[in-house]
Amino acid sequence: MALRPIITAPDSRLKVISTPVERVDDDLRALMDDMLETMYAAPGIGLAAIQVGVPKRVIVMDLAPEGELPEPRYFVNPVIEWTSEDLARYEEGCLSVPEFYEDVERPARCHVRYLGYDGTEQLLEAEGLLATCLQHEMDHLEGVLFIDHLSRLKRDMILRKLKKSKRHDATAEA
Ligand code: GNR
Ligand code: NI
Repeated sequence: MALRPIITAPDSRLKVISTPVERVDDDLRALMDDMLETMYAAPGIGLAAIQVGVPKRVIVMDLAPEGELPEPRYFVNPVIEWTSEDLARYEEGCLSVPEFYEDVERPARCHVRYLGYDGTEQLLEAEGLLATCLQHEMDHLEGVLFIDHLSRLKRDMILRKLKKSKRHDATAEA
């Protein structure tokens, strides 16, 4: 297992549409293991493969409260089959948009079909934070970030600040 660097916005790689996985094999499981380790270390509650530069339709997640037993979840080739009419608002963050948190409204519930860690087909009926996090991660697979759901004014302000902190980081390294 290994930690992989997380890409932060603005970065064109985060806008790539990820491609479906052909089969769930040991190489893919090694990627999912790395992603989970990277997510725990960050720390975060979800991670899409594109955030570590791999444009495959793979997501890992763990919503267990800190200090309790881990509940790792793996989603390969997830498809949202149904979303509720009713919406829920959550304050979202993103490991690729560090230190910014904003309310986003999304369908409160969704049904998702996907392949699990062992490659078998699964169907999940999600609500609450699980539904929100799944939709946040599925957005990553389409090259979309939570800030794309905000007004252009807010999004551009966040991107400008992220760009600036990247410049400062580079200067500090030199
Ligand atoms: O760690 C994360 N927290 C979070 C909080 C509210 C809604 C979505 C998320 S996902 C985020 C990790 C991440 O960037 N996943 O792509
Ligand atoms: Ni994210």
